[in-house]
Amino acid sequence: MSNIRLSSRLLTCFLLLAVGISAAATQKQTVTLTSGWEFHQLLSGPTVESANAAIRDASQWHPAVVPGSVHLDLLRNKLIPDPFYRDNEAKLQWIENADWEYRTTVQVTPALLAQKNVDLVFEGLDAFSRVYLNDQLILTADNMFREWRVNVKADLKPGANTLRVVFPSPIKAAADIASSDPWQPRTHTEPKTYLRKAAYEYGWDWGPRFVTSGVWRPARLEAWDAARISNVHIRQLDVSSTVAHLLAEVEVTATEAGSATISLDYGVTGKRSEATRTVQVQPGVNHVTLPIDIINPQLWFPAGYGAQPIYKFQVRLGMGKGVLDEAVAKTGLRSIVLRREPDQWGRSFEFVVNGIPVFGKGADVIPFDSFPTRVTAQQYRSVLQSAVDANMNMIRHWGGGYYETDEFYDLCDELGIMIWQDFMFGNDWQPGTYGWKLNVTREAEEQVRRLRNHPSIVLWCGNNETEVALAWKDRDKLNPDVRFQMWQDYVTTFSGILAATVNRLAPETPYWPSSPSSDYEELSDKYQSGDMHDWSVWHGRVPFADYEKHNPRFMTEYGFQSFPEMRTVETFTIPEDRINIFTPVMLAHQKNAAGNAIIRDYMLRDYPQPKDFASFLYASQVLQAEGIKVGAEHLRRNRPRTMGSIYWQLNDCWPVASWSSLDYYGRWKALHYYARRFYAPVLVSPHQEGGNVAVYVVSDKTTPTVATLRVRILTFEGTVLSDKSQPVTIAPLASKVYLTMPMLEITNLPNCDLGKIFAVTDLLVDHKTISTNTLFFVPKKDMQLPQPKIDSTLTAGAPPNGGPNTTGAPSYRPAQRDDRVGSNTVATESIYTLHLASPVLAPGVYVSFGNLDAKPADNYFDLLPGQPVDLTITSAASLDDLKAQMKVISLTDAFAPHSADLVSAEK
Ligand code: BMA
Repeated sequence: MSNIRLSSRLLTCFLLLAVGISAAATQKQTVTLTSGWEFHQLLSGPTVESANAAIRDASQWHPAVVPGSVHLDLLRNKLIPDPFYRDNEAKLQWIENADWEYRTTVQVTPALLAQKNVDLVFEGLDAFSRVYLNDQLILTADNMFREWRVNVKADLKPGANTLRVVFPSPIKAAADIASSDPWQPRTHTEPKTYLRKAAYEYGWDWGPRFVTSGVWRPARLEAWDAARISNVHIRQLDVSSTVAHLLAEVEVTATEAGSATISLDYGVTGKRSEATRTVQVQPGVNHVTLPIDIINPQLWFPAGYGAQPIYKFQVRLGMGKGVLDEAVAKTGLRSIVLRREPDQWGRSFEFVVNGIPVFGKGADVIPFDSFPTRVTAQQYRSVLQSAVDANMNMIRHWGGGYYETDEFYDLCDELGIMIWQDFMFGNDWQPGTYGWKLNVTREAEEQVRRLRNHPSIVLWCGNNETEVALAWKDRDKLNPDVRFQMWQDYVTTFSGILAATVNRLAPETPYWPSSPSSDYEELSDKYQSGDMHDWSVWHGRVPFADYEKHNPRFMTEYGFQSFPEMRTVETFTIPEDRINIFTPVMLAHQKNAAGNAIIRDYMLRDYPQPKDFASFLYASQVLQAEGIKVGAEHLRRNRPRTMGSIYWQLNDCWPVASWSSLDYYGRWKALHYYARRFYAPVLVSPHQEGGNVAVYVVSDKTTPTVATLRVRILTFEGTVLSDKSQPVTIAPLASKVYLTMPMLEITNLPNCDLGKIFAVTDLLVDHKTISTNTLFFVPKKDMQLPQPKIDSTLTAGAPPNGGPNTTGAPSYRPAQRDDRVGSNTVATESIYTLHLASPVLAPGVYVSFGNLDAKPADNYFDLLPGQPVDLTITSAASLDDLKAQMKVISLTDAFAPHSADLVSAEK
């Protein structure tokens, strides 16, 4: 649908109604409604009583931005402070209880009114709203995730027309709808779930509560004559490398009968083909199908498995002499199967793309901002590019947010990121009224129709954790009849309505009822079948090593929190907030009630106490990265039993302590650098098991890899106790042990003290290291680490050999808070070389440049004794400025002796 809109815009290219319409009268015209909007608070109802100065100000008309939201409009008009700064969130909760009104004037030309149909289209209204055109109520909307289309030809007049959208408080609107369900008091289903709206707006354990209102997606007028193209679906009936059998399904909505010609021009990079069909259309919805065979198609692959060619299908609708409408659909050609076969462990769960069983490597994606309309193209690209740069090939688009923009999905197609697409239902038990189910049916139909051409979407999933939620919140104490009815409603929605919608509208894409789920074959969240969320680490507070006790078939969530880096913390704090992690402002930016105490407790289990606040932030990132590394490497070693590792979570929607590996500003936390290593296409993973060090190599390559495996045992001071190399041929798409070293052999080495030595494993291809890993034999706090003196020299120009990693860590925008509302400028960057050397082991080396934007090619890595590294640094800053702000530390510095007690505050 989006592609269709884009094409229509190109076709007619009208930005404002004020602009004269010059296109042929029979051609569809599109007018975007972005200008002249104003908003104010409606001072009716209970808010009058409580009106404070800000509210009274908000009751005046102020300029507004559409698409947008009331919080952003209040911020732009300086009626509220930055919602993300310090503890401002708490002061802004009144906004959700207020009623808001938006208005604009629409200038309509006679030429537009001469068209036979004129539709007013809202791609999204958040959420409950009433739309008035020239003071006539023309629409009542009650679902943020739906598109609303109303024929307004009879309501429009030439010249100025007033368009108003009234948003009653979403809290009150939801309560009103809930009160009409006689079951609600018995099921205790939350009132908010009766209004279809992004669940995270109400606050989450990583997100603030900002329940907003607004015209949050584009709005437009569409004027058309006898017919228009209302959807194009490129069905991939059977795709192989020799031939792709496709079926182009063109939906034509007509108000008149007549002979219509659909012509299709399609192809990839230069090569074009054509197909045409003439049919008799009737008033209503017409489906026109055109079979297409493409010989030797260029297939679309997930990142790491091949290219991502995108085929374009240009569609034209002609009736009589004129072209009535045009559309463009895009897709990548691939076959997708969710393979679930009985095996010795239960039932498999693996995505097979173009015949290749692909191990899913990635993270869960949450909304990019609490206020989605300010997310820029640059942010989308930066976060998704960062995912691919960390060797990810899959994300799970989590169900507590909103369906993303077309741009987001286009980028995933382009980058080869497979998407596990949740429908937008998060955790809460959902209502079962007939009206709600109808509403959800429409929503699912619209979203599947909008998104089904994207090759990146490999699975539609009913919800996030709603199935497991049946066991939560004392639901077992409910009356059995009520509970039974709730379960019936659950199954009707998630294995009935949504499953049927996907099967009908995107039959080649698999559907899964919930995450986690076993599709009712056993209790959800178990190991034999389906996907799993493993929260034994963190919420269950077990040690990281316990990840290795679990063997899920596909892991869709596991995670551990860390703090963002100091530069990000500085954007929302003043110095007094940064005394320790338990200050009121630091706690306001920690949404998991016990979160900071959990970080502290895990920290003190494995590490000494960090010496100051900055060291705590840094050490928390290393703690998180080391912990998730245990889980991720276990899952990869466990293939083919386990076929996916999706950690919680990729990104943040504001600056906060959370499970993310990229902070709100897109800055890579330690975990993201670690992910690039533990998700490497070929991974060397040494593991202590059964009295041995078993050196695994896991390969996602489809062909064998001829390599040299090197295993060294070193003291922290750099003495080589053992050094073994052997040629290996790494099996494709497999995990195997290629070398085993008995622990006895290690402990019998002369001068061996397990608190002073470590193992280094390297995998070399053509003398180049493609994967390297370290193994320590005792926890960090028991390691007798010598104090390293890291020698660091920064010079202009690239490293002579290109450095250890050529992919930089992008950071998409500067940290100034005000910048989030505006645009970004990209400065010209230069390349520098940072030479690092240490005579003794420096674990977790962290290079930072204060307030300067600089991207080190690697960070948070173990600098080996006597093994210098040349690191590429990319930055727009000058050499002198970088030198002045550069800091290089390692874990040993973070735990240097100190007197302050930063962690004992009991929270
Ligand atoms: C999972 C997610 C989120 C949550 C995360 C951390 O259950 O689905 O709901 O943020 O855990 O608690």
